[in-house]
Amino acid sequence: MKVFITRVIPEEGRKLLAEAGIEIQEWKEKRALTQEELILNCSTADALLSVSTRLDADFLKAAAHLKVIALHSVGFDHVDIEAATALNIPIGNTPGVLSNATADTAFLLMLATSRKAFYLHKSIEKGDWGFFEPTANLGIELRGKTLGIFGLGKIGLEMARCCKAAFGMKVIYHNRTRNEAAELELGAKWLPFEALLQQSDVVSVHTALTPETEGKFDQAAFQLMKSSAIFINTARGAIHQEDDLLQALEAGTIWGAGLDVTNPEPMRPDHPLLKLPNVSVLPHIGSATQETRAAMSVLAAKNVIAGLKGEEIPFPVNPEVYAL
Ligand code: 8YV
Repeated sequence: MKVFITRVIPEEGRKLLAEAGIEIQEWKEKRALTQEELILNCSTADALLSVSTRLDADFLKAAAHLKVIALHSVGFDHVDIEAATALNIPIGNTPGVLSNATADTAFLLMLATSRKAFYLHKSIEKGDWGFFEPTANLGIELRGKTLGIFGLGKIGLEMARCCKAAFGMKVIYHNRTRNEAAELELGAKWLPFEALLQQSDVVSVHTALTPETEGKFDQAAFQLMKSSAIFINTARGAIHQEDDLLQALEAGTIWGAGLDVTNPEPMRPDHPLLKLPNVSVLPHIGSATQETRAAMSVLAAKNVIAGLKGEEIPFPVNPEVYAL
């Protein structure tokens, strides 16, 4: 049995695959594969372990012989799940293990943005640490402020816990369905989307990218937010409209933004958002810790191993395939 892996993954996952007697074929080039290369490499494989690779219906049809596709991510918006299910291909993801690391990244961006940390670091490099002015470089304090979570699932809950523990922040949230466990644990309060925007000092996005959430943070949304508010997105760049965000920041409609995800990725180096003092941008590093990436590689490997044994995979995103 052979698995094709689209990027080099941590040793922990590779070891598990090797111990299960699975042959590993890895894409080692530091560029994304083309669709043709992906199809060609999968043609001799029984399973695919896919990292940050778009898997559309055309690819899936060409690779319909695959027994399992294991994603090295919790998100699966880059995969045509419906097409995979129709072809009876189980798709697995890596839930749970990246919640802490991603929430840490949201917390980092919130704090860095509130004190203009990235911008001021760059200003020292430019030789701009000059005359001290008591009214210059002022940030915003977070103690006792209100955190608004859009999408209170595992990652949002961890961000809310951090903010409450560190700064005694009050937690409000918007979800399709109420998260009663979080309400009990944190005193979190469900609000309609508009009220969430109006009442939050920090709005942090932790939802999946779906047709319903795509472009949700647009000009109208930013206009409802406080002029002192900070917008944080560690989920998916397509959930905010980047031009609208830039305009809202330039016009002072909102105060600051911290982004681990942009639209498109990578963000171009001359993007005007990177020049603004109250903006912090990171290159999609939410899950990028040694511990978390190792754990993700293990879950992905477990999905591959079970799929190749013909067993139900442990972390399926389309369990319907087993009901067919
Ligand atoms: C990484 C992620 O971008 O899991 C996700 O959905 O966005 C991140 O963990 C990446 O997919 C890691 O392989």
